[in-house]
Amino acid sequence: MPRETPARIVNELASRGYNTDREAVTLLAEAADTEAAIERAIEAIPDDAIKLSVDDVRDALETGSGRSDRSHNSPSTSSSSPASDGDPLVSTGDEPPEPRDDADRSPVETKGVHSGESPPGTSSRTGRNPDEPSIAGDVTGRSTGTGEYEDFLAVFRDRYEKLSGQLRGRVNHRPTNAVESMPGGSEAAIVGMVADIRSTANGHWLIDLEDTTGTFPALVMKDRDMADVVEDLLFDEVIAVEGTLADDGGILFADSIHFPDVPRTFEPSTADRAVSAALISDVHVGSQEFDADAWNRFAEWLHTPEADRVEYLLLAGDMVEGVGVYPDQDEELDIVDIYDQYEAFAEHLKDVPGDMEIVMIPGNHDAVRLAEPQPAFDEELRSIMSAHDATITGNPSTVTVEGVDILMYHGVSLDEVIAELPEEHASYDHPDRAMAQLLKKRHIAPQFGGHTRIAPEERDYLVMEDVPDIFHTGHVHKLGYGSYHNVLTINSACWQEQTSFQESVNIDPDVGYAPIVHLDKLDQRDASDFLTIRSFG
Ligand code: D5M
Ligand code: FE
Ligand code: ZN
Repeated sequence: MPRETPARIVNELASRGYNTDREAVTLLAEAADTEAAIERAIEAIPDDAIKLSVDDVRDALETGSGRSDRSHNSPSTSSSSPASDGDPLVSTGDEPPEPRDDADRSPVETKGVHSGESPPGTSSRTGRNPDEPSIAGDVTGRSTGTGEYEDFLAVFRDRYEKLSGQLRGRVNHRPTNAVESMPGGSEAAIVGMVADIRSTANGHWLIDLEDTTGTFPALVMKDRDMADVVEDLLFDEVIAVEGTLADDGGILFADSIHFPDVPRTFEPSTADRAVSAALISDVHVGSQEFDADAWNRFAEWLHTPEADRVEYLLLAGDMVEGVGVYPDQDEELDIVDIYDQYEAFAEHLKDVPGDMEIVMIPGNHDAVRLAEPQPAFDEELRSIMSAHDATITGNPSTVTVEGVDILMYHGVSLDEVIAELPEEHASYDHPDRAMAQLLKKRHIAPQFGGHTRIAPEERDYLVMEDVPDIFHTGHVHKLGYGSYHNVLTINSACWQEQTSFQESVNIDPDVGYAPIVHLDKLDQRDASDFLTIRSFG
């Protein structure tokens, strides 16, 4: 009998509601009669198990060995027929979701925690043994925004407090209303939000800086070095400007501009054991362009010894293609119902080894509110994607695994940064540079009222209060990585071939890449020591 491929075994077990450890799959693949071994293993495990461990398979193979002569020739139980009448599979804990009420389909907010309790004994005894990730900075279950004017005041105030705090100590700044009463010619510094940027008739730059007491203009002369920096400014980001007041005191001639930034001395934390994470994004299941073959190759690879140390799979949004996201999108849908798309996505997720820890945030194609910060998937979607007991959290979230902080953000603001900044500083070919700009601004989506929809909340969840060790985004469907002041920036491509819209605007996506980060080696200077890009496209 030809050897069964690991992927086929995983698919077979997944279709019957089981997750399977990588080593269990290897053992099954090596069994003389894989089909029979699968049947015996399933019969032997407890009714409520949802995972087949390597020990289960070993037990089943040992039980089976006494009758191995027969099992070679006798036809194995057909995989499509139920195991028996008193089918133990019925209560595997992988029950179909509750019948859905069409009238009740709007997303409901839920807590950003694990999608379900871990059944006892599901962690692999001999294979991967990942920790449960911890989460910070997630809006899920905490959204207070009503969209009222007061909410905008609150979120601006919070942003200003947090980011001015990061700049304090670097400049000796005064509130704008105090600067107004300072004599002309004084040295002064202001920490403010960029309220406006205009060029003067002579080609200089006028920047209005707003703080909680008022607004004050700063002038950047076009021939100064820092004039280049003005091109990198976005509305609503917080900066510090030092300079000299004009003779009449009404304007600040800028000498220097400071960003909240990441300290150059920043040193990332590392895992204290040999462990890696796969950072992927933008699967887009349900789109005609979803590349199932690439995904299958990736999932199959995860079951190979080469992927042994890859214990975490982090998904940065756009699990499915969604419906009605862009005009005419429906013409390229393979699956038209959003819930069916998640069902199909869940099936693909089952191909991932059961002993890997998965973390998911939503993106702009997912069925949660579009405005950022986005809350995590609601209960109904969680129950559809429950097989893996993934950690399901909001966009953005800081996820800590093995002591390493990973800031996960889908990436819609990257489009804006790329549109606004000069090509050399941010482009679709170098999304990591746009990510570096966000790190420098210590904000995920600075600009209100632009391309990125931002929901005003009591606090600004989009401020990067702490420096992450890794910044992980997706959305622009391009592979890009770099290091900014020792923070690893990764934009992780996609699993969707070029759509006709993307063709029309010359977006040439990078399809089927899985950046693998070696979490124990993040402190190495050479990226090739801690990052391996796997290609499955
Ligand atoms: O976005 C994938 C990339 O393509 C991202 O850079 C936005 C851009 N995109 C794709 N479709 C459109 C339309 N219709 N308008 C504007 N920008 C678009 P994704 O979120 O995966 O669709
Ligand atoms: Fe996408
Ligand atoms: Zn997207």
